[in-house]
Amino acid sequence: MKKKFFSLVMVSALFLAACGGETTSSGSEKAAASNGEKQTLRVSIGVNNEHPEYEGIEKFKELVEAKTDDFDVELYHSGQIGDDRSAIEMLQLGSLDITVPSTSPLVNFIPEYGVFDLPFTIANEEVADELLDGEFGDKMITMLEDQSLVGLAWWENGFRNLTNDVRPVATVEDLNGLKIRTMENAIHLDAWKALGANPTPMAFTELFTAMQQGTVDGQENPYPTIDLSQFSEVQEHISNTNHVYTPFIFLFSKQIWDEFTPEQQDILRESAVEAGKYNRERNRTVAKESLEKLKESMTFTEVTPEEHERFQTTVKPVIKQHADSIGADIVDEYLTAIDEIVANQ
Ligand code: TK8
Repeated sequence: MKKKFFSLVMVSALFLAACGGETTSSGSEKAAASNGEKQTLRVSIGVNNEHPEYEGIEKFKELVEAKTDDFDVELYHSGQIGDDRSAIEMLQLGSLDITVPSTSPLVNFIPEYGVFDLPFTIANEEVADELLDGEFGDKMITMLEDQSLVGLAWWENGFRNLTNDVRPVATVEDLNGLKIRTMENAIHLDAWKALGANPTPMAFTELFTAMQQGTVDGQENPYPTIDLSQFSEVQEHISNTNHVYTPFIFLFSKQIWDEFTPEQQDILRESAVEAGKYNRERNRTVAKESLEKLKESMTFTEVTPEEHERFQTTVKPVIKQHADSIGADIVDEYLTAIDEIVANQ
C-alpha cells in the first residue's frame, strides 16, 4: 500500500484553480475579432502542463500567433477552468473558446461517441489514425454542430491501462471487487462491472484525491497520464490492460467560431490539425518513456495475450448491450471501418 501524502501537485492545482479567473467572454468581444481587434482565445485541458496534450496546445498557440495578429491564445491546464464535461458545457454556452477533452464524456451529449469506448476495438495507433483522419472521423465531427460545438482535429489521449493500490492484476479474477474510477461514461462502467470490478464514475479533476483518500482503489489511463499526474505516489500496481484507445478531440465553441472570418477559421483549423500531429507524435514517444519510469516506481504486472483474450471475451456482451444506446448503425459503421483498415494493413 503506497504511503498516502498530500502532493505538491495537488496544492498547486488547487491554487491555480482558485485564480483561474473569470470565465466569461462577451459576444461583442468575440465580434471584435472579425474587425481587426486582437481577440483572446482561452484553451482549457484537464491534464497538467507536463503532459503531451499541453505540448500540443502550446504548439497550437505558437502556430496561431505566428500566422496572425488577430488572436492572443491563453493556455489553462489541470482542469483550472473546469473538467472535461463542464468545459464542454462552457463551450456550448460560449463562455469558453476551446477545450480538448477525451471523447468519452461526449457520450452525455452525443451517444454515438460511445463507439470510441467499446473495449478492445482499436488494435494500434495506425488503425486509430486512419480511422479518425478518414471518412469515419469526419462523420463523427459533423455530429458536433447540433451540440453548438465545432470539432477541428483529432488528438491523442491513448491506450488506457489499469492501476490500483490493492493487488497485482494479471487475470480477470484479480479484478474482483476492486473500486475502479471510470470516466463519466456508461460503457466504461458496464465493461468494468462485467469484469467483476466495482466501478465509480468521476471527473478527472477529483481522481488524485479519491485515490489518495482510498475512495477508489484504482483507475485506468494512458501511461503518460499515469506517470505525469504522479499517480505512482498513490498507486502501487500497474497492468498493461490496453483495454481502450481514447482520442482527444479539439473542440471550439460554435457561437464564438461563427463570428470569425473564413480566413481566421482556416488558420485556427490548420493550426489545430498540425498541433494534433505533433501531439500524437509526442504522446507516443512519452508513452514509451513513461512506461519505463512506471516500471521503476510501481509494481508492473504483465497481462499475457491469453489473458487479454479472456478480458475481451468477458466484455464482449457489453458491446451488444450498448449497440442500441450508441446506435446500431454507427457501431456497425465503426467496426466495419476498422475491419477494412486492418485488412489493408
Ligand atoms: C483529461 C481527461 C483524462 C481522461 C480521464 O482532460 O478522465 O481519465 O483520460 O485524461 O480527458
